[in-house]
Amino acid sequence: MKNEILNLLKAHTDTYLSGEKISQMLGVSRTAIWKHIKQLKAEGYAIASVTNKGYKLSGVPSDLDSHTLALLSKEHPWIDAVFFHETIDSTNSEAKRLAVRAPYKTALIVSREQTGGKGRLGRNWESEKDAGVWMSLLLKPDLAPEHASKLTLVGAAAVCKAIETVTGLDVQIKWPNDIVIGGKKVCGILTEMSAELNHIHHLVLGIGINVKQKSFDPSIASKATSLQLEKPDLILNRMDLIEVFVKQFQMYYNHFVESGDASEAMALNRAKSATLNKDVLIIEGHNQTTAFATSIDDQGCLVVRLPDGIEKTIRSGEVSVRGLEGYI
Ligand code: BT5
Repeated sequence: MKNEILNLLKAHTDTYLSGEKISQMLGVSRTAIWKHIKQLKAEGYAIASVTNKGYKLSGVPSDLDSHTLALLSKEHPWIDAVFFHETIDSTNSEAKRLAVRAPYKTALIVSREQTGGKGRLGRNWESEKDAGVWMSLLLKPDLAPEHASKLTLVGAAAVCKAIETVTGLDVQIKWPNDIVIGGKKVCGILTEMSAELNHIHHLVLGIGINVKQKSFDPSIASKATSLQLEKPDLILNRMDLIEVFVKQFQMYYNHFVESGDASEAMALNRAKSATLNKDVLIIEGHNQTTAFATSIDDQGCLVVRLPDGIEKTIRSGEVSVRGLEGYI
């Protein structure tokens, strides 16, 4: 009964539910409800109770801990090991250290906080404690290095699905590595690789999802958002996001590694693209070119039309692509 009451409160976080209503819906006495609510509060759930209004859930106990994360590796045996850190420099750096010192073929590294979170090209990634999902997947796919950039798009597709499933928000993918909501960045992906000419040693897919931030540093405030900012009433559970991501990623990834086919993930990248059918700025070192983004091919490359009408294919990692009027 306690769980049923909890589920009911979870489904109505935008309003108070009276004891009478809960009692009618679940067929239990109001005294029993009161007892269960008391127990839930003792377990760390924040439940506001207001006379004549009823109960409203406003917070859950820690939504990310080592115990629940450990269960994930049991449910997903394709992940050899799962590591949970209170704090770390960067989950990507840790994944790379792990790749050298441990035999894992696949590992998931999650941290509550990153003190040196990394973006691409030496940029910084703000990773405040308990504000987001800061995680990296260490992978050792049996693939040639030219396929690596596709995995960023596979990751983006899986994040997209996870955010939409857990929050109901409509997200877009800014090719190749940003997930955006309403034109603002809610997630960034950093793919790093160690490879020989024709073989990947290991690949690290680092994912940062802004979940609970209520504000951002002024330097990024105009282009960053969090799931909480987009849906203030939703009680967000980071473990749910990780779980759905892992499930989705496994589907796309296994299929891709086994058959070389990543078309489903690529189709999602096209359908959700914030980049396609727009004029974009292609930044290559000091050179900037304007072009029209026409498609994303099955290799995950962005196809653009240059002002002289010639088509050019851009592989992710080679250049930065930006909208003409700012970030998108
Ligand atoms: C990215 O780089 O978007 C890749 C971010 C990857 C972060 C994850 S977290 C887990 C794993 N471990 C790591 O150390 N990294 C990965 P880029 O496209 O270069 O974007 C970086 C830029 O985004 C910065 O220069 C800022 O302008 C902006 N930025 C920094 N922190 C942000 C945040 N939390 N949300 C939105 N934008 C941010």
